[in-house]
Amino acid sequence: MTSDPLLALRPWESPEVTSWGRLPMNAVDRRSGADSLDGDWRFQLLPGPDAPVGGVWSAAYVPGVWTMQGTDDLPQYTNVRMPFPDFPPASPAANPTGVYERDVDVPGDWAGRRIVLQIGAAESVLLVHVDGRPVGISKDSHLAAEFDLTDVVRPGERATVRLTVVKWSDASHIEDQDQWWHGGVTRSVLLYATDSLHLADVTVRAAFSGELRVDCRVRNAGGALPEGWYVSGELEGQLLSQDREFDRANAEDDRVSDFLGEARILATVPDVRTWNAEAPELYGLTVRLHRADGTVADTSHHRVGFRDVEIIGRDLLVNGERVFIRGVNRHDFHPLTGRTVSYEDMRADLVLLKRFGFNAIRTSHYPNDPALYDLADELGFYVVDEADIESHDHAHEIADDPRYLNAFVDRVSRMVLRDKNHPSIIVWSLGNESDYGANHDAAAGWVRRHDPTRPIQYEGAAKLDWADPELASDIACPMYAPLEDCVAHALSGRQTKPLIQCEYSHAMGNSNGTLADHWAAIESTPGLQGGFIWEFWDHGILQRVNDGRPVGRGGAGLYDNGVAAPGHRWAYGGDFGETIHDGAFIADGVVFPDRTPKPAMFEHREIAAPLRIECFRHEGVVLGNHQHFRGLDWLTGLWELSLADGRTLTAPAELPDLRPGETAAVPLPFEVPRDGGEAWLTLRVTTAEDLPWAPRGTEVCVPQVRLREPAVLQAAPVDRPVEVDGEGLLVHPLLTAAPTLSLWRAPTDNDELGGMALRWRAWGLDELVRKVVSVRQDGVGVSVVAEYAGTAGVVRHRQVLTAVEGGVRIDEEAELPEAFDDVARVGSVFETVPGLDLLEWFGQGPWESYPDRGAGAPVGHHSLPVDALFTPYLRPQESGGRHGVRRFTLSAPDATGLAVAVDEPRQVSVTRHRAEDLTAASHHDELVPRAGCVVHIDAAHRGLGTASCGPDTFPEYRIPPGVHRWSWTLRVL
Ligand code: IPT
Repeated sequence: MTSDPLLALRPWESPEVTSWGRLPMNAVDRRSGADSLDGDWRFQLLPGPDAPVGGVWSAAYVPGVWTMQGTDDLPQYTNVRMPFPDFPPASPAANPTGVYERDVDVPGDWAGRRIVLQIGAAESVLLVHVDGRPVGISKDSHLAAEFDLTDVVRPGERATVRLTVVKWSDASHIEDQDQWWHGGVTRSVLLYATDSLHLADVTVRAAFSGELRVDCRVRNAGGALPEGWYVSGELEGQLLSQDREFDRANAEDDRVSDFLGEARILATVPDVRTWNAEAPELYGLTVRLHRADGTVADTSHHRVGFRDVEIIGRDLLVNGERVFIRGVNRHDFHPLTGRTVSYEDMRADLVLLKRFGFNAIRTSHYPNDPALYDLADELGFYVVDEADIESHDHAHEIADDPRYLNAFVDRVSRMVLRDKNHPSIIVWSLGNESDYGANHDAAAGWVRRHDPTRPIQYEGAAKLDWADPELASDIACPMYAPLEDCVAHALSGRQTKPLIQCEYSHAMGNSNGTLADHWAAIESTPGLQGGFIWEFWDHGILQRVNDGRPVGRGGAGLYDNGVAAPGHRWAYGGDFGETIHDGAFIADGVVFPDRTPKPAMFEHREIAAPLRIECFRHEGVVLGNHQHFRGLDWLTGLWELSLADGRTLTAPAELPDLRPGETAAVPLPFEVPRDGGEAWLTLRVTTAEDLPWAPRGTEVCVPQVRLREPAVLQAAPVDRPVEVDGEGLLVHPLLTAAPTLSLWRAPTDNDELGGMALRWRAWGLDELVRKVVSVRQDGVGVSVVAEYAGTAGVVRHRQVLTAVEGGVRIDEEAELPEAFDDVARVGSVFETVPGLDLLEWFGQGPWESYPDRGAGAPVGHHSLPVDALFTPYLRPQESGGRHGVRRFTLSAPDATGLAVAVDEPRQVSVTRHRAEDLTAASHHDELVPRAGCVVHIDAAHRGLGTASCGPDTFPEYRIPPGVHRWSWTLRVL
C-alpha cells in the first residue's frame, strides 16, 4: 500500500473524486504576467499508477502528448467503443502513467504573494506533487486545474514540480469522444502570483442596449477581507465607477461576508458599437481591485462584446436577428502534436473558416483552449461551448449513475465559470452522445441559475422530442436528421424550439453531397436555422512508413497541399498496430490534416455567400445582400462574362449600397455578344480592404447566372473509315485504352459505409466482363454492340463510331437491367498516351464537383495540370471529378493532344488512376500514378450524399436502370 495520500485515494477508479485541493474555476485571465513552465520536462512512462517511479528519466515536451513523443504507448483511435473492456468506473490494470518533473525557480519578489500553479489540461487524471508533498488532484482533460502553492514553495528558492498523469480512469468513460486516445499534458503550464487580496472571479454582462454589468468576487488569501477595498472599471480608457461601498443594493446582504466580497459595476455605453459575428466590435475592459489607500491589488482584463442572445418562439435571435448558423464542429487536432494546438494553429483554423463562410463553431466535444474563444470574439464566430462529457459506449448506465453526478456538474459548471464572459459563446452544450439522465438535468439546473443569459442545448435530450419544453435542451439540435424530417417538423405546427442540427453533412472522404439542397431548405423554411457540419479536421497523424511511428513535433515541412511527403502517410485508425480501432472514420473533416481545404469548402463558401445574384431581369442583374448586420462596403466585385467559344470579358462591378435583406437591380456591364454560344455571367466578389482574417482581394464568393443556353453538339460526318480492332474497340494513336463502358467508381467512404459498394460488388460492377456481340458498318459509322456481364445482370452497350471533321464522334447507349437500380456511374472510360499533362475545360471548376456538390464551382474556362485534378482523400477513393463539363482538351507542352466535346454538360474526370487502382489502395503511399491519363466521361454519375454517417444522396442524384444515351466527339489537336 502506498504512503502517498493522492495515490492512496486511487482517484482513477473513483468517479466521485473530481478534484482534491483544486482552486475554483473563474474567468480571471492569468496568462499575461505568468511564468511559463512549458518546455522539456523530465519524464518517465510507468506501466500503471501504482508502479514505482524509477531513477531513469527521459524528456518530454510540455505541452504535448507522450503518445507522439517516442514512447511505446502509441495513439489509438476508437469512435464509440471504449479501448478497454472494463465497465465504468473501472479502468484497466495496464494503465500508462506519465510522470513529468521539473525544477522551478520561484521568483524572490513573489514573497508575501499568493502563488498559483495552473496546468492547462492533462488527460485523464492529474496528480500534483511539489517537493514530494501532495498538492492536488484534477480530472477533466480539457479544462485547466489550479493549485495554491503559497504554503508549499518558498520565493527565491527552487521547487520540484511533479505532474503524474494517469491515462485510463473512471473519467475515460465520460471522455469517450470520437477521436484519438492520447496521454499527456496537452495545454500550457503556468506559475503566477497575485496579491493575497485578489479578484476571485469577474462576470461581465454586456447587452445590445449598451448596458454593462460587471460582478466581481473578491477574496483575501489571508482569510478575512481587509477594510475599505473597492473595485473600479475602465472601458476603452473611460473610468466607469469607483464604488467605495459594496454594492449592497444589488447584492443580498447575506451574500457579502468578511470572506467573500461582491461588488458590481453598472454602466451604460451610449451609441454602443454592438458585437455580432459579421462585425465583431469589442471593447477593452479593465477591472481593478483597490486597497483602501487606492493602490491596485489585482487587475483583470476582458474584451467585451455588447450583444443579446435569446430564443423567441422557435427562433434563436442574436441582437434580435434570426441569424443563420453556418457552423462546423471543431476538435483540437494537429498532425504532429495530436491534441496540442498553438495559438497560431487556432488562429489559422478560424481564419480559414471565416474565409469559407462559416460563422459558427461547436467546440466538439469539450471546452477548448481559452485562446480559441478570444479568437472567436475577435474574428467573429457564434460558439456553442460544449462540456467534456461523452459516455458513448456506456451512455445509458452513466447518465443516471449517481457516482458520476459530481463529474457532470463539475465539468459543465467549470466550463461556464471559465467562459461566461465571451460574447462569441451563444449557447452552452451539456456534452455529446451520453444518453439523457438526471446527471444532465443537474448540470442544466446549475447553468440556468448561474447564467440565465444563454440557452442550453443537448442533443441527447432533444432527440427524445424536438418540441418538449421539459427536456434539458432549449434548441432542437439533432444530428444527421434527414432534411425532409427537419422541414416536416418546421411545417408541422408542433415546433417550439429553433432547429439547428448539432451535426450534419458528414465530411468523410469525398462527401458533403446535398449541402446546397439543405441550405435551400433552411433559408426558405421558417424554423430551420442551420447547423454544424461534421467536422473540421481529417485527424490523420503524420506517420513514417518504415517504422510506423508518429513523426511528432519535428515534422513541419513533411507535407504539402494535403499530401504527406514520400516515406510518410496520414495515419488513421489501425495504423499504429491497434487491434481495437475504427479505421478511417477519424478522417471526416472538410480540411486535410495539414489544413488544406477540401473541395467541399468551396461549396460551403458559395452557399454562405453574403452577396448573391438573385436573378436576371430586363433592367439588369438583381443583387441581394444576404447578411444579417452589414452592408456591402467591405466587398468589391468584378464581372466576368464567359462565352462557350472561349472568350471571357471582364468589367469592374459597382456594388449597390444594400442593407441586410435588400435587393437591387444593377445594369448589365456588357453588351453581350450575339455570337459565342452559351454565356455565363459571374460576379467575382473579393474583400475590398484588409481584414483580420483576409487580406484585401481575398475571394469571398462567385455568384453566377446563365445568360444563354448551350448550343447543340454539331459534328457533321465525313466520308472516312473509323478504325476498330477485332473486339470492336476504337483504334486511335493517342489512346492506350479505347473507350469502354464503366459502371464502377472507387467507392467513396459514403459508398462503403452506406452499403452501396456492397451492393455494387454483389452485382459484379467492379468486374464486368465485356463480350463483343456485333461489329458492323452502319451508314458512315461503325456500330459496335457489346455485353457487359456482372453477377446480377447484363448491360447491353452500343457504340456508333462515326468519322467527323478532325476526329470521331461516338454515340453511346447503355441499357441497365432492372437489377442495377442504383449504380455508381454510367459512362465511357479510356486512357491516353503519356505526356498530355494539361487539362483545359469549359464547365464547372476549377474545384472538384459532383452532381450533388457543385455550387462552389462556377461554369467557365478552367485549366489545371492533370496531377492537380486529383483530390487526395485519406483513404483513396473516387475523386477529381468535374461536373457540368461541356468540352475539354488534354494537351502536351507543344499544344498537341486531344479535344473532346460532349453533347450536354457531363461529369468528367481525368486522373492518373484507374478506379480499380484506387479501390485496391488504403493509403496514398501505395498508389503508383500511371504515366498517361485515365479519362471518364459519364452520362450519369451518382451523387455523393453523406451516408457514411447520415442521409444518403437524394433520389434525383441516383441513377435509374433503363436506357442511358450520350454522345461525344474526340479530335486530335
Ligand atoms: C456522432 C458523434 O457525435 C461525433 O463525435 C462523430 O462520431 C460523428 O457522429 C461521426 O463521425 S455520433 C454517431 C453515432 C451519429
